[in-house]
Amino acid sequence: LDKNEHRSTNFRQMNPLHQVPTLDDNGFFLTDSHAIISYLATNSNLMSNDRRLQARINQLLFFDFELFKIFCEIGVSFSIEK
Ligand SMILES: N[C@@H](CCC(=O)N[C@@H](CS)C(=O)NCC(=O)O)C(=O)O
Repeated sequence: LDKNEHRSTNFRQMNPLHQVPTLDDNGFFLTDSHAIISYLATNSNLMSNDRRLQARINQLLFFDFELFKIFCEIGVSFSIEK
């Protein structure tokens, strides 16, 4: 980012929004960190076969980080169980 490589023509061909992270899996370009994590984890030993556990993983991936920061500021604690 410091060198503005993400704004180069080559990078924009992978991601017109010129954002990182951007995955290049042998010409398959994928953007958005959560989509990339999900793609890499699918069919690997990183992802559970348990449907409910998968749902919890997705819950954490899709959790709104801005909301998390607000929770921290007001001191809300919570736990996530299977
Ligand atoms: N929703 C995207 C957001 C990606 C994003 O905001 N990337 C920022 C860095 S954290 C970026 O590449 N900024 C450079 C720019 O927009 O020019 C994701 O989760 O991957």
